Amino acid sequence: MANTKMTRDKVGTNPRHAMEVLIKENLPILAKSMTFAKMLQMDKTLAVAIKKWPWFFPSICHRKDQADLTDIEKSRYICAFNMVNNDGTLGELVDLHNGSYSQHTNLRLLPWHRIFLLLFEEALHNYHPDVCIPYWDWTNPDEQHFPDWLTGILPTVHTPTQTVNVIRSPGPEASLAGVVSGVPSAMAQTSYNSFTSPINGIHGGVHIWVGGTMSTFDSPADPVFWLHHANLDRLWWVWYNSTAGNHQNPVIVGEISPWTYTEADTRSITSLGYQYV
Ligand SMILES: [Cu+2]
Repeated sequence: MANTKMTRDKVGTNPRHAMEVLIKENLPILAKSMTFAKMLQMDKTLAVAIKKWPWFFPSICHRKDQADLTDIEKSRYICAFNMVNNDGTLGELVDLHNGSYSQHTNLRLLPWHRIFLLLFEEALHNYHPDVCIPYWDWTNPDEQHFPDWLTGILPTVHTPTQTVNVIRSPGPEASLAGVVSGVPSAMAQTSYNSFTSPINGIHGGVHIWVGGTMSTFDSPADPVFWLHHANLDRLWWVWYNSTAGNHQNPVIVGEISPWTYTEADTRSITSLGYQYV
């Protein structure tokens, strides 16, 4: 708590700056790795020039539908994922998800994973400043199958405590529509609790449908984990801004552990630095 208060005092009222400070505070492993992108960002004389190259260090991440990605965008996501795996960040995130901090209760599932995805995306930016987490829109009948471009991507992830060899065994394609059939009724709910409860169930259903590593708490080792959770995060944002959601926030007291983010920090995705397009 004291830490959070210090952050608020330190950063004042600029939400983007506040988020940058929070990210640095909450992903210490980033400080251990030095990449070319980070070197450029740290160079004060280059900082001015970088602002003039918005395509090089975009100020807002555009999270796209995975089905709309170009081949180059797909390979850049895979490349950035592999880099973040090789530098140990992914392994740390897997253990964090697997450990006692993991929050999968109805109330905390969405805010906890919003921060979790943000820290992963920040790690991707260490290597590819223009790569954002795509979302897998399994509510779209055209996407009710495993994203084919990730089929052959089965990484080995060394975490601080274990080695995870990613495996999968997707269920029949025809059954995925049934797994997510509760989405329209969830989106029509008029309280956060009645929205997040069925969403949590659908979330688990897709994890189990993909199978293998995705059906365990080691699931962040699978590159599709991030696309799955980006879609949940997107649905939450759509619901929040809808008439039914009416900008309701969950009642979460204290920090979203183990981070110094509070529930209020998770309310605006644009302040966090991304959008769904
Ligand atoms: Cu999950």
